[in-house]
Amino acid sequence: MTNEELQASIKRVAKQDRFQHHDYFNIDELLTSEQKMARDAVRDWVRQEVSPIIEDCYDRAIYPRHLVKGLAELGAFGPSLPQKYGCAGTDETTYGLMMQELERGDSGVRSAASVQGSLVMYPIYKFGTEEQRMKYLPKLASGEFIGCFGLTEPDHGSDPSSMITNIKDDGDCYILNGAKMWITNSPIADVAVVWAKDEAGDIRGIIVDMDTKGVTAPEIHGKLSLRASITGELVFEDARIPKSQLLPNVKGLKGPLSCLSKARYGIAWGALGAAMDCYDSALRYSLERQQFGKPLAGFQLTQKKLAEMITEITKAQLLTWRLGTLMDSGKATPAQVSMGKRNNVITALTIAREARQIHGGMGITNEYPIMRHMMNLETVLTYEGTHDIHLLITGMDVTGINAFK
Ligand code: TGC
Ligand code: FAD
Repeated sequence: MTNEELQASIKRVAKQDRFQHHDYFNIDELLTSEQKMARDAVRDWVRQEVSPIIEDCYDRAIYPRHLVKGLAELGAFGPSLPQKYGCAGTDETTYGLMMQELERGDSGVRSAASVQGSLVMYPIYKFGTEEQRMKYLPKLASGEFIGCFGLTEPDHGSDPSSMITNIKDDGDCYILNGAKMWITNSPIADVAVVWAKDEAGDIRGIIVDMDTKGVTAPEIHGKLSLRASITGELVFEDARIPKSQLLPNVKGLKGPLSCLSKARYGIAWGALGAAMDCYDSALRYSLERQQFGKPLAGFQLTQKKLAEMITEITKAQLLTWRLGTLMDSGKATPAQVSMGKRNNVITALTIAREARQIHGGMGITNEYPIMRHMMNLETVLTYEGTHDIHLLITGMDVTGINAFK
């Protein structure tokens, strides 16, 4: 089957998305009407466009590429970047709420938006020239271009400072060699932001057009998680990249790490969306399903699970809202972002596992979103810095002692 045929074969089911918003501490009162409007617009779109197709895409490991247009129309690509570049110019809390709703649909759909906005558009905006911004940002915002971000290497994941991908000066070009691994969107990308060492050993960011000779992006198959997202490698064999493609305004690991701070912040919100979907499904199922002559929700052990889930969701909502206000005032530290990402992802994964139990056997099927969220969250626990890496970042922040070195 060709790629076009595969995309055309995506099944749309009429099954209703019955998600209801749970806001135990009236956190909506803390949001502006613009923030709620943006959130609700994404929620409606997910209901109409993602929920009817996502189980089929997940089952057959198809990246639903046609969603890119809708994501662009929602302003989900780099929402907080300036309007001048075709972006929505929202605050950071709005960006977070959008990621929450996308991941309520599927982590892979949120990934598509995170990578494009936080990992490709943000570095071009933050570290690029005005010419680079005008060349790439409007096309990425409109979804005409798909971007990817190459940091991880086959032998250097948690420790990107040891990367071996490199650029060498060759007149008006750099010669790029090396390989990147686990790159979301690389097989379908038009452009990649790649991090490589220069001859002085400094990490630099370079914008690579994917049709450059010597650049390939083989797809990684066999993923049992994030199946509605496409992942690949990036291989560079003497690829000649014009010097004008170098991001001039940053040097060192703080370049990619500051993009990651943006994306990790979005994941903190996103994981909350997945947790809310699992809780909502478990609450409804436990009220409707009867055993021993009464609803599952009537048993104390089920109530314990549900009460703990909504408590953890509420704590995470408060943490995330506060992180959003810190981001909006420019005061959030990378360590606070790490705490938000780590806490919310493990909270969501724990809730997914409990929700799976409440659904009994049905919980392992794709009649319900639980197992898909659970499997996705295993990736989310690992990418953008693993659970343990974020713990060590918090440990370093509170003790002042670096456990990495
Ligand atoms: P270290 O010496 O601590 O720091 C180097 C420089 O970077 C600065 N810095 C940050 N800047 C901005 N934001 C942050 N979050 C920052 N963290 C550190 C730091 O101040 C320093 O600046 P300077 O001026 O002194 O040079 O670096 P280290 O080599 O010891 O590493 C620290 C460590 C382990 C925390 C870091 O390497 C790390 O975070 N590792 C995890 C790697 C990771 O997260 N990879 C993610 C790959 S991309 C991805 O997964 C995308 S998934 C996409 C999808 O959603 O589908
Ligand atoms: P490793 O670094 O080998 O870690 C393995 C285990 O060892 C982990 O549990 C880790 O916590 C632990 N560990 C490592 N160091 C320490 C330590 N100092 N102390 C204690 N424990 C430690 N990367 C990109 O650049 N761009 C992308 O778009 C991208 N998309 C991804 C999509 C998917 C589906 C996946 C799975 C990954 C993606 N990644 C991407 C890569 C991701 O960021 C890495 O997988 C992650 O950073 C971990 O690296 P690793 O897999 O090499 O694990």
